[in-house]
Order: sequence, then structure tokens, then C-alpha cells
Amino acid sequence: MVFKRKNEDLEKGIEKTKDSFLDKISKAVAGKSKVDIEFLDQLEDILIASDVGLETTVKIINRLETRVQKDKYLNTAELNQILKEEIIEILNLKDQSIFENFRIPQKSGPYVLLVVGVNGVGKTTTIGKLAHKFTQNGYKVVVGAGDTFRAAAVDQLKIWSERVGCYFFDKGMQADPAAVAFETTKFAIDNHLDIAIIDTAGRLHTKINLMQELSKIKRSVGKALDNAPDDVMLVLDASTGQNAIEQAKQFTTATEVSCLALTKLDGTAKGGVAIGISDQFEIPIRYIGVGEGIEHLQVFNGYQFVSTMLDNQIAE
Ligand SMILES: Nc1nc2c(ncn2[C@@H]2O[C@H](COP(=O)(O)OP(=O)(O)O)[C@@H](O)[C@H]2O)c(=O)[nH]1
Ligand SMILES: [Mg+2]
Repeated sequence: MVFKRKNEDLEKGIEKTKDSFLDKISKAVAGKSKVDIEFLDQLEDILIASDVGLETTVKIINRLETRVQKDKYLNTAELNQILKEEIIEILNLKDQSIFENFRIPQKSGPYVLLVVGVNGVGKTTTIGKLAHKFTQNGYKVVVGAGDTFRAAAVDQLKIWSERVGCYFFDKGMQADPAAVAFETTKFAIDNHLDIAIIDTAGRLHTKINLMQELSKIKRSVGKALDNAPDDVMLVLDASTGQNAIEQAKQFTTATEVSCLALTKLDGTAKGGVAIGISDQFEIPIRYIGVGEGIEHLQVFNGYQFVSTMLDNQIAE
């Protein structure tokens, strides 16, 4: 198996997860010469503690068990290699090469991205970072302030747009988010922009309200432009661990989410949740947030992620 070039930013971004994971594995392996029941139990605990999730952990353990009956054991490096291979095998990885290096698919008319998720997960920040990456790539971008619940939310996006140097569209606080979404899309069409990214609120009183609101926003984007939005991106906060998986379940059953962004991987040892999510959902993780800064966003590469999490020696 050939792994991509070593990604130092990613390594730094998931440092906490990686350190805690590798440290525990080395301790579990210390003094052992084979994979026995005791070791598998320990590994199960380690995977669960990294927030890989029970279902995915069981899958990994079962595969490992089958495999080490044939293969003889093993030092830490060998074990890491086997684990890496087995984890990658079970991941539901989608080809996202079209989005690599913050590119978007070629199309006529603007690419419209609707961003959803509960309050505080990092939607607005991710939009800011993404607008920056796209702008750097030469795309003309507008961000639309569809979180109209607080004046601060509109201002926060405006500040990001000023930092980035991209267009900003708003109708103020209290405006109808569906109208903001519609008009942001129109603005992008009328001004021949390449990309419209629409922010939304995540804190309506009930889940049903939230989901209905999102459907309405989505429909109004579709009225402004055929087949839009191109993507509905659900943002999840990795530091909430299994809660992120729960949110993904709820959103994906209630709305048509087409991709995910996983934020705050930098501050947490729960980065294993990326593995659980990639195993359990058909919807790919497209971007990951690895810090609060404008540059702290990466296109997710599952092979590279697992590789980085389990190994220091990634082939150049
Ligand atoms: N450490 C870290 N903080 C982040 C990341 N993404 C967002 N945040 C922080 O999370 C907080 C909430 O972000 P915000 O974009 O306002 O969330 P929203 O309510 O979903 O729009 C802010 O303090 C952000 O700086 C990330 O990748 N890493
Ligand atoms: Mg926000």
C-alpha cells in the first residue's frame, strides 16, 4: 500500500489523538510477543477511548483477530502497520480527488454550498477558512449570512469576508434565512461568481423546526439555481466525540447532507471519531478543522489520516 507524502500540518493538527493513541498502544504492546486476548481487550479499550465508536471498534478487533491467526506476531511497528491496513479496509472512503487542494467541480453557474450543523460546532469559522482557500485559488466567492438569529453571527461572517477579501451578502439580523440563501445565490449568478457559501443557524427551538427550516432554505436555493445547492455540508465538532456521530445520524436522516466537515481536531484526543464516521456513514468527510486560524483547514484524506494517526514513518 502506498501512502501519500507526509503531511506535517495534519500530524500537528491531530497530535493529541495520535499521542494518546500511540502511547496507549505502545504500553499495551510492551513486553508482549504475540496478540492474545488480553491485548485485544486492551486495544478495544484504546479504540473506544479514542472515540472510534463501539461498532467500528468491534469490526476492527474482529478483523485483527482473524488476521493475526495467520500472521505471526509482532512488534509495535508491525502491529501499527497491520492495524493501519485493517482500519483503511473498513473505511467507507469516497473518491474526493475533485476537491483536492480546495478545487471545486467544473460547472456552469456558481457552485453553491449550504453549511449546516448545531450551534458552536464551527460552521462560520469553517466557511471563513474555506472562502479563504477558494479565494487563494482564484475563485470568486460570496458568503451569505443565513444565521440571522443574532447580530453577532452576521457580523462574525462579515469580519471573515473582510479578512478573506471575498464578497459578503446579508439582509441583517432577523431576516428570513431562506430569503438570504435565495438572494446570495442570485448575487453569485448576477455577478458571475464561482462559489456561494451559505451560513445557517443551528439553534432553533426544536429539532423538527431546525430540519424544516433547513429544507426550506435548501428549496429556496433550488429556486434561484437549478440543481443547487451542489453540496449540503454538515459540520461536526470532533471534540464532542460520540455526540458528533449522534448529530450526524440525526441530520442525515432528516436532511440530505452530501458531505461533512469535522472541526476542532487540534484540541482533542477524540480524533478517532473520524474513523467511526468514515465507517458508519456513506457521506464523506470532506474537510477537517485543525485550529482556529485562517489556514487551519484541510481537505480530508482518509488514507493519510489513518496513516498519520498510526505512524511516524510515512513514505515520502
Ligand atoms: N481549535 C479549534 N477551534 C475551532 C475550529 N473551528 C472552529 N473553532 C472555534 O469554535 C468556536 C465556534 O465556532 P463558530 O464558527 O462560531 O461556530 P458556529 O456556531 O457553528 O458558527 C469558535 O471559537 C471557533 O474559533 C477548529 O478547527 N479548531
Ligand atoms: Mg455561526
